[in-house]
Amino acid sequence: MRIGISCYPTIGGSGAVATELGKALARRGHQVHFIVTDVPFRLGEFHQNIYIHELDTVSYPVLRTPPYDLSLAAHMADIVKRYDLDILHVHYAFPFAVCAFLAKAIVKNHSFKVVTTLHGTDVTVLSQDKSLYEVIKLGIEQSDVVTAVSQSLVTQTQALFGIERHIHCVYNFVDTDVFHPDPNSELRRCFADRDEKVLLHISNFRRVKRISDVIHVFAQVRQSMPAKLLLVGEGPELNHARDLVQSLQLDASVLFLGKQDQVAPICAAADLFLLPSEKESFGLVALEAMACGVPVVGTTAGGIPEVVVHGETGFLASVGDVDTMAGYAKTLLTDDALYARFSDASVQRAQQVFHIDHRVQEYEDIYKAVLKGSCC
Ligand code: GMT
Repeated sequence: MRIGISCYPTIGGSGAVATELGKALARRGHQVHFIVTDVPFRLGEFHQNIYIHELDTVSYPVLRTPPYDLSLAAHMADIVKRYDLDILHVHYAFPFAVCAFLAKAIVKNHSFKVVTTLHGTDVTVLSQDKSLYEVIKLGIEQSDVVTAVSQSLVTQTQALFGIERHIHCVYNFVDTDVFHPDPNSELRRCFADRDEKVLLHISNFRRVKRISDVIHVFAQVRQSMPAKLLLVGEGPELNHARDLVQSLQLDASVLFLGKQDQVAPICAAADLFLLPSEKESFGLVALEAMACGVPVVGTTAGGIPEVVVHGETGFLASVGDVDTMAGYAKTLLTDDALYARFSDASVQRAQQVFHIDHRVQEYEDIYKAVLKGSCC
């Protein structure tokens, strides 16, 4: 098949999923065309069967801002025609589903199909904005197929938009050749002494991630045992996080690693992953940590319980319940037998339920079905 993929190329779970999917489809022999504003961050070196079509936006004094969305729609239409694409798979409803809808209107006599994957805040946050609600709804309704990354997101989307159409739940996935345990992690030795536990959080530091809860949980753990906290990523809450770390006098124990392209070795260097989010449709980073044998302590928000099984691969508490999360973290980090059981169960679950091969097959089946006209 000839498949176009549009996504946010910068650091973020939706871009990571779209890029890993594109790479896997290309390995299976499909021709994959990324229609993007920049080279996706997880693409890495050259891949056979992958083409990148970066967007050029127009600037003109009359236009206060470059008409990015319209240029993207025109660019999608151009690539669809030029490469005779069968499928245009867009990741994140806004603006991509709407751009794909416009591209379809531009291309007219071409029978390509639009698949939209909903990732999370495109539904749970952006749809709260009155000015975007109807536009996102249009994009979802006009897509030939809609998928969402967890059952929780399927249910929320149907409720928020009053949509009756079928939304396929296709879970995110992990490449276990890349994300796997590393009992001899050299990186771990760079971060922590032998007797120190390593706690990890990776995100784009937005409010929904509740970074201050990460830090407060860590502060309680740190009172009971020697430990380090690795914070990976950046975003609007980063300065607040730095201030909080300073005010709790944790500077020597918290390492701000900034944006990192390769998070697998960092995950494999950790003992525990913290994900205290207020909204989280799936929690790809939690899955990647689990694949490395790292259990998760987090909240029951959104799709997290579909990824992390409470009492088996981690522990979950209500949003904001820092004390309970800190208690869980301490339990896991002090009971070696329990920890080993959770760590093994995390690896097993990542491999058995979320292995990349199963999910890519699922997307491939959806593409084939929609092209045959037997999928909605
Ligand atoms: O929706 C977002 O916040 C952005 C998006 C991203 O690009 O990181 O994150 C969402 O998509 C990821 C990949 O499907 C999920 O793993 C994240 O849980 C989800 N984030 C939220 O729902 C907050």
